[in-house]
Amino acid sequence: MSYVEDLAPRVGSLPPRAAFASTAWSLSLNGDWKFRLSPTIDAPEPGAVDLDDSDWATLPVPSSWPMHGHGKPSYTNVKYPFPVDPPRVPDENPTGDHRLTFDLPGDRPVGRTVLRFDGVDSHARVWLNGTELGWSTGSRLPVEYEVGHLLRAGANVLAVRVHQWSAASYLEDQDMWWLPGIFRDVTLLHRPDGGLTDFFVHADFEPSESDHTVGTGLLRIDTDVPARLSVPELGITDHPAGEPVDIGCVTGWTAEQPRLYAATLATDTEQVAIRIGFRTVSIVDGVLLVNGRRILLRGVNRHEFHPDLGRVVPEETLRAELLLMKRCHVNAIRTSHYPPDSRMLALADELGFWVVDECDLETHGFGVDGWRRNPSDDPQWTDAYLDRMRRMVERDKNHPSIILWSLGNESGIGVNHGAMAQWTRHRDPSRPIHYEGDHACRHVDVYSRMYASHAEVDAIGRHAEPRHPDADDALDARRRGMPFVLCEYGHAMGNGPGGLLEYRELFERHPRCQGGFIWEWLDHGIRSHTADGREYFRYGGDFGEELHDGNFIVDGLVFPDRTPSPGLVEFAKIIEPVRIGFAGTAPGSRTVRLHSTYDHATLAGAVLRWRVAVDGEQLGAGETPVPPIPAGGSVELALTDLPAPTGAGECWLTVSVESGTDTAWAAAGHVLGDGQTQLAPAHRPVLVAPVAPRAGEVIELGAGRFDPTDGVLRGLGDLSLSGPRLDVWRAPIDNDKPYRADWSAAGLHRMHHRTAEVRATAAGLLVRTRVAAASRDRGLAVQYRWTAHDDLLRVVVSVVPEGEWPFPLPRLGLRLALPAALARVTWFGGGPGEAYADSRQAARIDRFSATVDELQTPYVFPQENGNRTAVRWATLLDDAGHGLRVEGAPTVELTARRWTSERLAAARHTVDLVADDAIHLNLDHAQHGLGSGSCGPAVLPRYELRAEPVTFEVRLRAI
Ligand code: IPT
Repeated sequence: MSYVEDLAPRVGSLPPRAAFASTAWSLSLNGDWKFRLSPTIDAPEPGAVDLDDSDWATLPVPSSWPMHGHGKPSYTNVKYPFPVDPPRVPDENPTGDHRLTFDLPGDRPVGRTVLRFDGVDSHARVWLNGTELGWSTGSRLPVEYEVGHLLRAGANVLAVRVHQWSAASYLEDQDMWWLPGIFRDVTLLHRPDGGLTDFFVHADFEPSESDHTVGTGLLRIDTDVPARLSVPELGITDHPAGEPVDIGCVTGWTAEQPRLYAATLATDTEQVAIRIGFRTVSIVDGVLLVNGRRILLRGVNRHEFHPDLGRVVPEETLRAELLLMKRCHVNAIRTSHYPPDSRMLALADELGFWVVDECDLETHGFGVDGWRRNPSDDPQWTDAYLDRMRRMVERDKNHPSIILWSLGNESGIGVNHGAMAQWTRHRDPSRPIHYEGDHACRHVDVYSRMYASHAEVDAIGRHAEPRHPDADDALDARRRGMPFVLCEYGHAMGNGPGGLLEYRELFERHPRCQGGFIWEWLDHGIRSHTADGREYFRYGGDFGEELHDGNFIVDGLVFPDRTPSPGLVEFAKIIEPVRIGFAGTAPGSRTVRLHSTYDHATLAGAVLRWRVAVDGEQLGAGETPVPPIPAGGSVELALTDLPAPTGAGECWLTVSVESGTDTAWAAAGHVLGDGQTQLAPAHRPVLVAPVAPRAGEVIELGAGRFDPTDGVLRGLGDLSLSGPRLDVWRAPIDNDKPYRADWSAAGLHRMHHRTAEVRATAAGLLVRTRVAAASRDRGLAVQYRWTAHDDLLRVVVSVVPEGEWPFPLPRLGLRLALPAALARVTWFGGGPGEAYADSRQAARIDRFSATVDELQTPYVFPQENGNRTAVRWATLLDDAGHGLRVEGAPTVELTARRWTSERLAAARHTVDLVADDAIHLNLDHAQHGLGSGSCGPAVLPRYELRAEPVTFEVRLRAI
């Protein structure tokens, strides 16, 4: 047996302890190292001081080496990319030898010094100056070696041999790229005599009766050596650290108001700067409370990934990412599925997030063979499991942002989870324990599920969920009495998720349902370029992997470069802290009701801005201060003297509530909530009497010219076009997974149009077709009734399904092709971004403009996108202002692109999408919703597009 198959988690390293920075001397060993990649573990060892590494490559540390041209990334979700034969690993075991020669100054302090690795993926053997220190596993966990006795003034040689595969790989089957390397910091830390090795901050909070944001703090810091605590702001100076201090009045720490107190822990030889947040997590009557109040988790699952660097996330990227979350009102992060870089937790303390810190543990691939030999239930692996938990808890215990410890992800269930939970409860009774895989909730304090449907969440909210088969009465009652979270929901793969509004309603209806975490924050696409320099992102299978899970790795709310996707815009709207409603109908006034969804913070200093617009043209605007709103409270404001609607257009009052002061994440003026109410509907002009058609080689009807053989419109005024024709298909989205097989078997992507009748009547043109796919007997009987009124061409379309349609339709509407030059789009309707039936809360009614190119959402894996909802009218114009105006009656759903749905569906990457010589316009009566079906529930019934008889109307006019 090879040493990489040892079940021991590590050898030769120090006990785990808190991560902290101190005044003691330290030296970062990050930088350019020498690097050699070998295909197996048999390559000559790299530890000898005199080894000649001059012909090795240079590699930055920290890094994921496949991102620097050494080997390749590979992606699998659940399955192990090697035979499941624990603890054996394949002969092909990429082995990266890293060497650094570094100089130590003569005047550096001598004595105890620790060499610290914050993260090495996955098995690391270490030598310093020719002496082997030991080895470690636990990729996302720190490991430290005692090295003072080996260091010398002048040149020192550090060698690290990293094997991609080890027994521990069986514990690290998270859904992400396999990316070996020393991907976090490497540091030398001097440990002065009498210095601190470890400390544990206990900072509890008891809210006062009159104001829950302030209260009594109880502070105690356990240290391994006597130390003095000073908190200048609280008047604490040189207090013996281990003795509790009752602090009269402090402000509590919450994700909404992350109040931190700067403190110092001092011994005679070193000082450690810490930041204390006073807060108490508790579960009372089955509800998770912080500082005595129920919290609602408006969270995301966050992986650590960078499209160019792999597992290395530069600090500025991390900060930008968390600031974006704050700006989008995200208040919680699950560190899926491993402890993050410590900097992330420091930022979470500072900016304010509820954090579920998750252990670096997943054995999902055992599920492929029915969980046989799952390490989770095998006592041989207990040390490895416990070591992972200890290293996480000890490292992270002083972060106030962490409110739950998570035992890991998707590892089945077994005795080793029990051991982890037991140890953790003993070590840190202040935080409840989470683990989704413990379905009976034997070891955990919080009931957690992933991808539960709305109906299931509702049942859980009513404490009416089915009993777990393994649970006796006591266990069943225990679970039923627990708070509930969705550790994953809303699968943000590609276009989607839909249905978030209805989850929010459940979280607000049932006290027990305390929110959850969208899966997931980020698309893990790898940035690449075509030969001619066009950027795109690669996913599983793009690196020649023998086994892979394709684009399941791109399922985030932000694109790989962290630009927000429409899913994030929608989520931000769903969780906006200020909810706006309207009352009153009197002309010139409305009552605006503002409801704060903050759990702790009082909303103070905010400003309400209003705007009245007709057809998107502003009639008036103003602002008014918002009185303070307590957490969970409401106020009403009367807006009077609003401008009176003018003209025939549709008139809307739009209101937003904006922050009045700068915060750490957004300048004053940041929108905390918005809403709209219609002040006056549009007055549609009465259509003039229809003109009669003139039949000849073409049928002329008003400005329209129709082909007499198939009744298809070929021209409108000077404009040549083709269509409109009925269209029922969309380029499937990832979340269409539950329907794809039906749609494909039904041939919805290859429908034929048989002309049944083209008849000029006194008042217009009647065209009847039957739309159906080869080999199937079901079809859609379609009637187009065309009339012309001056320069306006109107079509009333009736669709009657024939035969059995036991599945929803992707879309139902008209499709037409226009000249490519009509690329400037202006519309009055929902916008500015894309929206679909079950993901349209972020769309407001206004007038918007965009180019056809700007209407596209560049999902990493191309699919239906860019729909603009509830469009009253739109113009598509060329640069000279000529083109087409379309109107819904009353509205249409609109997509416009430079390629057909077929080409969109055939594309595998964004760069496969090449403009053709037309703009393809879909004017839909409706589209099927989005749902979460790529990994979770399908579209809610109310957002399904059922095949039913329907009539809709569209009007066209050449401009
Ligand atoms: C769930 C995993 O926990 C998560 O890591 C990710 O893979 C997600 O699914 C899908 O993107 S597990 C799934 C089988 C429910």
